[in-house]
Amino acid sequence: MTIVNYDTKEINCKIVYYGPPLSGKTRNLKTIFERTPSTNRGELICLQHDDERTCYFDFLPLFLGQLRGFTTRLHLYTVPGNAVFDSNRRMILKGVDGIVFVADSRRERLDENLESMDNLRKNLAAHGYDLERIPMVVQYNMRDFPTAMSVDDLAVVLNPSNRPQFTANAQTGDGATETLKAVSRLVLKDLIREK
Ligand SMILES: Nc1nc2c(ncn2[C@@H]2O[C@H](COP(=O)(O)OP(=O)(O)OP(=O)(O)O)[C@@H](O)[C@H]2O)c(=O)[nH]1
Ligand SMILES: [Mg+2]
Repeated sequence: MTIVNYDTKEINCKIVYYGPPLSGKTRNLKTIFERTPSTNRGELICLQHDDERTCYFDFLPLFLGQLRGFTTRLHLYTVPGNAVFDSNRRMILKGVDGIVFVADSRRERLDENLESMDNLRKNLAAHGYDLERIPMVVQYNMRDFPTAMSVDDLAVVLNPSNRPQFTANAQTGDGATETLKAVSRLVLKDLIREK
């Protein structure tokens, strides 16, 4: 799915941040934008309503430099958590190389996390993709809330395949960089294996 252009010697990978409503997907991209030197990133585009809810997607291009002689870029996208925009979510998944599932750690949001994981599986299947075969990392966000469940309990239901997993507080930015590094590593490892 990764676009490798042998003429221009470019590699472009697509990473999608998925998850339930208001779990902190957009906030992850904002943190990455703020912490990346301007020489290594483009502009952050947020297509959202006045209340800051994503309605279409967010987009942030990152330049990783040279990988085996190829100029390598990551294109980061978020999807809208609002179910009204499910068709947009499906469209954004087309050509995806890696997924960050941003879960909301709060006990009262557990059902929404499970629904979102199920919805991810279905929207991938609509493109003929199998979630089990796509590089994914799981981020447990909203750790600062008193109702945050333990990581072990969350992992049982949200990460049965033992993907790399991270805790985060997207508000302060903790965990955002580690999460991105891990998914990038998985995607690029996959790419090298395919070549
Ligand atoms: N306290 C706290 N607030 C957070 C955390 N992560 C995100 N937020 C806040 O939660 C709100 C929603 O975050 P967004 O990043 O917009 O959520 P989203 O997943 O993009 O939401 P949708 O696009 O509507 O699906 C914002 O006000 C964030 O600043 C966190 O870990 N802790
Ligand atoms: Mg958003």
